[in-house]
Amino acid sequence: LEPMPHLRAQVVRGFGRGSKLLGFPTANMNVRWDFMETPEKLTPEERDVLDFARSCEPGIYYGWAQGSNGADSGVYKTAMSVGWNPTFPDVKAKTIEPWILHDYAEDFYDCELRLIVCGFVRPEAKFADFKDLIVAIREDGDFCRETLETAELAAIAKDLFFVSK
Ligand code: FMN
Repeated sequence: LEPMPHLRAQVVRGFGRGSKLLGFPTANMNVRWDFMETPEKLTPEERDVLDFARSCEPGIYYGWAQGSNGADSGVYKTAMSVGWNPTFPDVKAKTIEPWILHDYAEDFYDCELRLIVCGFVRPEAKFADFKDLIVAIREDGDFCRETLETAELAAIAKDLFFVSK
């Protein structure tokens, strides 16, 4: 991905399947689909997120994320899903769901999330059994953890886009 998208959005609730059913808590980013016809009314950050959601190829990506709320404002490795979650036909909107590869002490709904998308892992897939999705997500997590270790990608965690506290 060149240039690497820098995204800033509120964290909103998804279907709640991520942590309960699958065991992977994802932080759904708020995409202002309600301003699709009037993007000029959005803040530049909201417009960037909407543009990214509209144009991004559905799939899994790796990057760095920071939840800027509470005591834990670290920048952590992230595996992110962008798309329609075809395994679950009740999903009607294209979502941006980062799975931050870190154990947070508290939930951070409503806080702001900053994310730099660094690269593509694979297209999204429709799994017949959600157990196969769990296996795929676990492998995505391992791949993202490892890939983000390389010096060039590790350096992006220090980007000035991430607020330091
Ligand atoms: N959903 C799919 O239908 N197909 C996929 O290939 C897929 N890959 C994913 C990979 C990662 C790393 C993550 C974090 C999620 C992936 N998902 C995929 C999305 C999950 O279906 C989604 O996160 C889950 O349904 C939880 O959604 P919720 O937060 O709205 O409850």
